[in-house]
Amino acid sequence: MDLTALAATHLEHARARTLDVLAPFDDEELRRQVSPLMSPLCWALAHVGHYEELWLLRELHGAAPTDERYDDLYDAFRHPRRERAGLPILEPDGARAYVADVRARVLDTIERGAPDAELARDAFVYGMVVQHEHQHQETMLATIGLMDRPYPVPGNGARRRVSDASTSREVRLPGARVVMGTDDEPWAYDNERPAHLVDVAPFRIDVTPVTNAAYRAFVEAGGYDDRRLWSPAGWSWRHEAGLEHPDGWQREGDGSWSVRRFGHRIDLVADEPVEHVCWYEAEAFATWAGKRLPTEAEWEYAASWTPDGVKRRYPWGNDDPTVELASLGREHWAPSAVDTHPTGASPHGVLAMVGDVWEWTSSTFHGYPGFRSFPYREYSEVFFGDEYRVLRGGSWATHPSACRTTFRNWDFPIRRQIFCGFRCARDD
Ligand code: AVJ
Ligand code: FE
Repeated sequence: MDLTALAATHLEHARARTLDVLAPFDDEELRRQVSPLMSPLCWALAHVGHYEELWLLRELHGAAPTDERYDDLYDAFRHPRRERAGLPILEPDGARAYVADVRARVLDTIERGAPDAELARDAFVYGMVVQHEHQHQETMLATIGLMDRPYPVPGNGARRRVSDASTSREVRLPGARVVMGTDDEPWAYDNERPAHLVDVAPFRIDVTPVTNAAYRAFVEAGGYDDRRLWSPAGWSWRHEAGLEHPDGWQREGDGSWSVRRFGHRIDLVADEPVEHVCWYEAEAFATWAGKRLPTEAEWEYAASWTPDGVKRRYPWGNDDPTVELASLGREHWAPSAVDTHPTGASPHGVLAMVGDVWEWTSSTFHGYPGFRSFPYREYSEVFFGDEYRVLRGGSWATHPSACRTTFRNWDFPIRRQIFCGFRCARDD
């Protein structure tokens, strides 16, 4: 397969989806600082264009910058998110024109191929830019999720089916020496490499992510008031932030719960995975359930390893995701009931590992043995350390091109605006 030939298609597909997400907004909304945690949407749009210009025009072909001021304005490391609305950033029209101009020039040069052999191998640098745009789309959706503005969600996030998921089921995985990471996934990031062996002791892992129903039981059992369930850091954050339930939940007069979803208030759906909980909440729930979070290695083992010792791209095998196999790419604007995709199960029978919600693991974010930063330190390496926790598996909002069983996401343990949930594990 010639990935460079496909790159243009991937880029166009990504852009159509970006513009689709932003279409409902007027200029004031695109420019707004929705939350100190998030960038204005029109900053994100121009940042996507700037990244593309940097890698696909300047780095690859030595093109001159469109405007040197953009190197400061759109560099995520120069200005924290909460300050970006106050910068002299491009207005929405200007941002749209800028990204269109960059794209037109990229499509002009794509045929010429890329002089840098390492960057261009398997069209890696194109894949990096494609995944970057999709990742920012997901971040845009998290931003939109924080707006108190009814966003026109297709189907209004309504549920597709009723299931009778029994969510406490778990499977036992025998101890094994398994391969973690990858050497041959063409668009894998540096933090997914190199493939290496890890010894995993026997453990049990939940067949599904923790559901709203299960999490509600924890809330109603007083889980948020029981200090013994929380780590010291978690307990202090729970108080500082006034956490009492997942973000967006609201207890109604009749004792039922509703949840805010893209500016709409809907009834809590019992058998969807719980969403918008921080790592500390996940940890407290797991303790309450007599379990713990899986390590990253356990998660990857359960998601990608067959009993015969073969590693695969996805839980179901190497075939690309479909709507039958997983909930990805905002096919629905919500996670699915946890047992919606039986054909997407891993060889050990674990469900919904890819798609639906990012799953918190117990692991901090570090480079694998032999890690080499490529092509720039600011994608992964500068984040390595004990401050971040790793999330795995992608969410309903994650595009398939930015999702595989080796893919690693990370965030601070206090964050919950992303589409995150978790599943539990325990020692055997
Ligand atoms: C991998 C999702 C943590 O959004 O900070 C976007 C992805 N890197 N632009 C982030 C990313 C550069 C990154 N995460
Ligand atoms: Fe970025």
